[in-house]
This record gives sequence, structure tokens and C-alpha cells, in this order.
Amino acid sequence: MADPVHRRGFLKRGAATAAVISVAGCSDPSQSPPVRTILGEVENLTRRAQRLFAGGHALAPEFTKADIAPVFRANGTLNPGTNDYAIAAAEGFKNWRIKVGGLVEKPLDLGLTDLKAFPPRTQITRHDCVEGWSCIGQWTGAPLSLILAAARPKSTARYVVFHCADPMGEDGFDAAGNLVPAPHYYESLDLLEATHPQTILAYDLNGAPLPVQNGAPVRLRAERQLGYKMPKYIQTIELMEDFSRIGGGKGGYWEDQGYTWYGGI
Ligand SMILES: Nc1nc2c(c(=O)[nH]1)N[C@H]1C(S)=C(S)[C@@H](COP(=O)(O)O)O[C@H]1N2
Ligand SMILES: [Mo]
Repeated sequence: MADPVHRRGFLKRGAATAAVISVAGCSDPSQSPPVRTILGEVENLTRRAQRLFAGGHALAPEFTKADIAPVFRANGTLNPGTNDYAIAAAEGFKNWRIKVGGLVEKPLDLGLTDLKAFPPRTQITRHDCVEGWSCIGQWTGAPLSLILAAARPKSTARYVVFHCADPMGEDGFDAAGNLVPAPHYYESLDLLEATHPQTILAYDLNGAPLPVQNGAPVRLRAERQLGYKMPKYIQTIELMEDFSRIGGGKGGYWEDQGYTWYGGI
């Protein structure tokens, strides 16, 4: 286990929490803050409450084989639809690589065989989508904590950002005529959530390789989080101090459209 990672995470979060409390404690109700600020405070409160009362690494409920849905519902991108992805799928993903880099001592370049060499974890869990549906499935994958331990995050690393193979929408042009490529799906977790025991890079669903619609060949499972926090079609994992320069700066594709960064359930 990456103990130094946990400790550092706790220290940093302790400082961040103290800052939030003092800001909230000093706020003057007669100076009504903008709605965004209020929403931000509610989000912080949810995160603090979950971590205080449920514990930093409390487990999400796990279910039995009898609870597994016959077909796991799919949502969002059902196939990345790029040439590269079509080729990778036709090859059975034998050349798929996941690069781990950014603020790490030891960058990694993992094939599926490398990923499967980590002691796997299997969990039967319920997926909750913010759109109002749930589905129970069995996921097998490599614990992200072990991968991070192998990559050895630097002391400045606070977030784990996942970059995916699926473009969201079409390429376009800006007013000056410059090509603006469609953004790719991306997401981020802090180190506490990233090193949670049920946070895995999943390659099997219900005992078989992930179907394309559920994120083949590798997708994240972070079982205390809403569906949009679990990126499919993962290509790159980047350790960062902050994610403000990625995408729209809010830490994820859906966060950039207004969802909260903390998607705890
Ligand atoms: N790369 C990528 N990951 C993604 C999405 C997506 O569109 N692209 N959709 C998210 C949402 S909103 C949900 S609910 C889940 C859906 O996972 P599923 O298709 O296996 O049900 O994936 C999440 N991860
Ligand atoms: Mo979702």
C-alpha cells in the first residue's frame, strides 16, 4: 500500500478543510454570495460529511452473484468511433497501452498483460448514474492504489486525471478558421478516492472482457462515486497538482458542463 500517499493526502486535505471551515465560518449572510459559491459550499459539505461519517476508505456495498443484471446497461459513449479505436478493437486490444505519467517518479507504460499482473480485485457493485438509473455488475481489475504505488507520485501530486479515447462531439472551427478538435472525455479523482480499495482499473465485466459499450478494454470503477466519475476507454493517467488547465478547468468533461466535481453517493 502507498502509505506515504495516504498520509500526504490527509495532511493536504486537512489544510484544505480548515480553509473551507474558516471561510464558511466568516461568511456574512447579509452579503448573499453568488449561487455558484453556495453550490461549491454544498459540494464541500457533502464531501466533508461523507469522509467524516463514512470514513476516508469506507467501502461501498457489495452484492451477490444473484443480484447481477443480465446485461449491464451502457450510457454515454457506446463506441469511441475513431479509426485508431476501430483498429485496436479489431486486434482484440492486444496493443492497447495505458501510460501513467505527470508528477510521478517512475512513469509507466502498461499493456493489458502488465495490468493483469497486478493482484486483481473482483467486486459486485451497484452503478448509479446521475440520470436516475442503477445497475449491478461484477467488475475485475487492477487496484489503482497498486499502480500508483508502482509509479510513485511526487509529493506535489494531488489529483489523478484520466484521459479517454472517445471524442465528445465533432471537430469544428473557431471564428478565425482554426481547427478546434472535439474534446475527449476526461475525469479526475483526488488521491484519497484514487487509492480507495474499490477503485480499480477494470478489464472484466461479469467474468468476461469488457464489452465495447462499457469501456473496453479498460475503464475505471470508483464505487463510492456517480457514473460520470468512472471514465471508460482509458488511455492516459496523469498525476497533477491541479487540473485547471485541462479541458474547461473543472476536472472532468461533465464537470465542465456544470456537474459537481465531487460525485460521491
Ligand atoms: N470515456 C467515457 N467514460 C464515461 C462516459 C462517456 O461518455 N465516455 N459516460 C459516463 C457516464 S455518465 C456513465 S453513467 C458511465 C456509464 O458506464 P456504462 O456505459 O458502463 O453503463 O460511464 C461514464 N464514463
Ligand atoms: Mo451517468
